[in-house]
Amino acid sequence: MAEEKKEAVTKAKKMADPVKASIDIATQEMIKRAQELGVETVFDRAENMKACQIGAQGTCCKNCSMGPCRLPLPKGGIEGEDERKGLCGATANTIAARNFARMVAGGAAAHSDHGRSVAEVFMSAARKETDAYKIKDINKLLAIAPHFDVATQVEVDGEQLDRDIDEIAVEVGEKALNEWGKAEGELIYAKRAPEALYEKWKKNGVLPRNIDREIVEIMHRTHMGVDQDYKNLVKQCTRAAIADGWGGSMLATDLQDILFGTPYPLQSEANIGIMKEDHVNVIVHGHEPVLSEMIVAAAQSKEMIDYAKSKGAHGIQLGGICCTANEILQRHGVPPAGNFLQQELVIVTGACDAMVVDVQCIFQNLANVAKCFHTKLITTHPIARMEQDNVIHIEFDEHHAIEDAKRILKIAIDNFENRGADVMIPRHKAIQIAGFGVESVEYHLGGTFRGSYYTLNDNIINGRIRGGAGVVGCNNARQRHNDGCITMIKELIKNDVIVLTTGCNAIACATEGLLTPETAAVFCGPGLAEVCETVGIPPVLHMGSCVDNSRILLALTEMVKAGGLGNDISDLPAAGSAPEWMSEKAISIGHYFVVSGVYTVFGGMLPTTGAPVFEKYLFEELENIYGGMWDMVVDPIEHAHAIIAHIDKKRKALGIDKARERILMDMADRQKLETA
Ligand code: SF4
Ligand code: MSK
Repeated sequence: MAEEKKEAVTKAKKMADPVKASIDIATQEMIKRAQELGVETVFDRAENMKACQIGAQGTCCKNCSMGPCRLPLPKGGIEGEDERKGLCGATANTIAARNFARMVAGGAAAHSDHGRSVAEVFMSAARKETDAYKIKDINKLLAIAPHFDVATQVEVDGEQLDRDIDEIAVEVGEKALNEWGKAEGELIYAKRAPEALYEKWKKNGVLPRNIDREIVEIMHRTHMGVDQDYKNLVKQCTRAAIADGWGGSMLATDLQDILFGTPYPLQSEANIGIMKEDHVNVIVHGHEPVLSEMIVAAAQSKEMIDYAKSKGAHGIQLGGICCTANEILQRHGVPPAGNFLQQELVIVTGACDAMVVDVQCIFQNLANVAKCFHTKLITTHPIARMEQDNVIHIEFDEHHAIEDAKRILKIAIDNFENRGADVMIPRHKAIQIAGFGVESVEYHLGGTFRGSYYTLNDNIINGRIRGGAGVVGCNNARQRHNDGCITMIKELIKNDVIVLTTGCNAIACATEGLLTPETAAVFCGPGLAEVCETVGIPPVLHMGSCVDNSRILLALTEMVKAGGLGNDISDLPAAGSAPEWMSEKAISIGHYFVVSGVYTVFGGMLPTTGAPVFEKYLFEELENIYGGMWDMVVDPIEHAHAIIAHIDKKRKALGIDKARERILMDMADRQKLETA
């Protein structure tokens, strides 16, 4: 063991039990391996530091230096008047609502700032300031241009001619960038929502003015001594969350699709076992695909492959963690090596020659783990640096993007020969089909002839598909890795609920083999299995990264437009879920789903439990305003059944509950019905 490794040896008193820590065998093997090597991981740290229960309840305020004021819920709950107060008099409901709002602000800021970076690269590409990026998906550009009132045709001598693509791109880019800080008007994409939903937002005064403003206003309102009405605070959460889902995130998705290509289904693999002992392994991690796209291009170049071979490797194996992984998976088939909780374990293989990180969900402890091995840890973003001296910073610039990517790859290739004897790559990996989007779901389930979501709706109306669920989000070291996601989703598909997934939940589904059409025959109820087998899709559709939850919003909108399932998203037999959530982004996503009309269930613990009145507002009263509401169910099977009960409630309201009963009848029952 190297000297550095001895220094970094775990100080943890207790070790995680690998089998209790994860359902994934590769993860279990690597936790054990880390423990044998004396390398501390998040799983061990979770054993040794318990969460603060007051913070977990949402009722610790540190918004001024008279605090922190801690207002735990008394054992047995509140009887009579709730007399808990901070020094300034802030109630538990105000404190929990302020904390919740700040989580929405953090999440919306992360997604939207990501979107802004993409919009800036988009502008560089449109203005031809860089050779590395081009407008790749012209059809998507032409499809979104009308939302920005950008003409795609021009009249010349009384004749309508196609407008120059670069001109359209520059105008779309300028108008898109304006969405972050315009002085007047409302968020343009709000009008992409079903009309009934847009009108609801308008009536309730929650249409976002611009993206940045709604986030800044949360920070102002939650400053000491400003907004003290939990309902008014939730109203501002709503504006900021809509600005995220229907703004920053949706713009990020659209502009990425135009720059890098709209995803279509493709085959790949997933899990740590995608790493190869005889290849240079480069793992990209984070969220923004602008650099990783260039790394993919550079890694496929003859120059880089030859260079890797000259150093004794058979080639370059790219892999990913978290949502950068999902971005390059859905467009290029690059396999994810793992999700959020597996990031340290990828380095523990001893075969990770470089880990390249951008923004969000990156453990600070990666640098300590990298110190124990030969791995070069490379930060690339000016807003996300690490202080440890073994971290290399190569600041990415779109104006010399491909050169930056090659420089990074060369560092990895040069590092190949420095691997120690401690290489252990688990064998486990699974096949997956990923790359679904609004367009491809339309193609697979609607057909090119109809070009709509008609067939999907038809299958819901006739009961083969009971309903749909968007199951998204993270892992959380307070829960068994991947267990909540997978147990819950298996219960949903067993009950004929089709699942749309993104983020680390999608990677969990991939590693458990749920993203193949063959899964349908094994795990699905008869109706969903029949549909999946007929059209050749998995019962769980991988829709991309965290910002691509906007694809789920648009898919729900398409279902409303296709007809037969009501006039608004809140009428659909559909729900949202994040069984293992952990990040502020998840709270922002959850809230924009709720205020878009979706019943949204979180696992683990929501920071609302210490403030029952505020929680009741989120869990019950929001439904009367937006048609969607929050819920929290810890047990994954009960979590699934809460979703199924909601779907059945919506089916009944639509008058399609009887159709499903007929589907579930056997042949004799059906014959009786037909002859009756
Ligand atoms: Fe305490 Fe009020 Fe200050 Fe919060 S704002 S820390 S509740 S005094
Ligand atoms: S990466 S936000 S752990 S899904 Fe998008 Fe995964 Fe959650 Fe990060």
